[in-house]
Amino acid sequence: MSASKKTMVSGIQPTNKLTIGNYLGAIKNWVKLQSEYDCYFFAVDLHAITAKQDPKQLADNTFFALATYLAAGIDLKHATIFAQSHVRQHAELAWILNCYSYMGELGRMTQFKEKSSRAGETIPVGLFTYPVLMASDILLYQADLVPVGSDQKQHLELTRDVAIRFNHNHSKVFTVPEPYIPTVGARIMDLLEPTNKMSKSSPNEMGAVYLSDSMKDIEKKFKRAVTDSGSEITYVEEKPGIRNLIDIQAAITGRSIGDIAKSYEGKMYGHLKVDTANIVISELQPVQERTQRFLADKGELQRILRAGSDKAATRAEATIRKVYDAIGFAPR
Ligand code: AQP
Repeated sequence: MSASKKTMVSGIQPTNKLTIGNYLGAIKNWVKLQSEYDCYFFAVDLHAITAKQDPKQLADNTFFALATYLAAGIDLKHATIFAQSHVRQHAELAWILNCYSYMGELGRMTQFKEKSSRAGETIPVGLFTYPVLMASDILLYQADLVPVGSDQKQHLELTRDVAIRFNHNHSKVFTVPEPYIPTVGARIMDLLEPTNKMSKSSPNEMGAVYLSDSMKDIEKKFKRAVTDSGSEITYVEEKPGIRNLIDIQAAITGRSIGDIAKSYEGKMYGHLKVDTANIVISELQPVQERTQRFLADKGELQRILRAGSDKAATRAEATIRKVYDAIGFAPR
C-alpha cells in the first residue's frame, strides 16, 4: 500500500450472472481510476444472501465475478481483490454500525422499498440492514472514494451520515467517503423495458446483456431492444430505448453523446441496434476470453484471492481496533 495514495473501495454482488450494467457502471470505471488509488475490490457475497442463493451457484458466481475483475483489467499492482466473506471484519463492523443507524433512515432507502414490496411478508431483516453492511464495507478500509452507479448513491449518503455520527459521538475514527458517479454509463437500462434499470435479477433475460452471453445472443438481444414507433434517432427524454443504446455506445467508446447522436442523423433504428451490438461484442469478447483463462486455473485464482483477503484483513483489523477503543470495549 502506498501511503500517499487515497483509498478506493467497491464491490458487486455475485447474485447472478453479471450484466453490462455492472461492467459499464462499475468495473470499467474501476479500471480507469485504479492507478491513482490504493484499491479494494471485492465480490460482496455477504450481501448476496439477502436473496435466496443456490450454494453451488453462489460460489461459482463469486469466482466468475472476481475472474471478471481481473479479465477487465484490474491490476494487482493497484488493487486488492477478494471475496467479502473471507474478511470477517465486514460482518463484525456491520453489527457495530447497526447500533449507530436509525430504523427511519433505513426505511427510506429506495432499494429496500422496491425489493421488500416484491418480497411481501417474508422480507429478510438482512434486506433492511443491507446498507449498514455496505457502510461497513466502505468504512472498514477508510475509503476516500467509492465508484458506484447512480442506484447506489442513496446508500453512500447513508454511509457518510453513519460515519459522521460515529465520529461525532466518539472521535474521528472513520474517513467520510465521496461517491464517484460516472458521467456516462451510470444507469444502463433494460433492453425490453428501457425505463427500468438493467439488473442481474431482471425478470426477462432478453432485457439484460450478461457478460457471459454468447456473441450470437448479444446480437439477438440488441436486435429485439425496445425503441419506439418513431424513426428519428434523437437523444431525448421521450425516447428512453434510443437514449440507452447511445449511452451504452458512449460508455464503451468514450465518444460524446452528442457526437454519437449526430452520426445517426437520417439513419434507421436498425443501424443503431446493429452498431451497438457490434461495439458491445468487441468490448466483451476479449474480456470473456481472459475470464475463461482465469477460471481455468482455479489454483492460481484462489492464491490471488487468499493473498487479497489476507491483505484486506490486516487493513480492516486496524480499523476495528480503533472502533473498539473509541467505543470503550475493555482491552484484552
Ligand atoms: N444498470 C446499471 N447501470 C449502471 N450501473 C449499474 N450497477 C448495477 N446495475 C447497473 C452498478 O453495479 C455495481 C454492483 O451492483 P450490485 O450487484 O452490488 O447491486 P445492484 O445495483 O443491485 O446490481 P443489480 O445488477 O441490479 O443486481 P441485483 O439484480 O442482484 O439487484 C454498483 O456499483 C451498481 O451501481
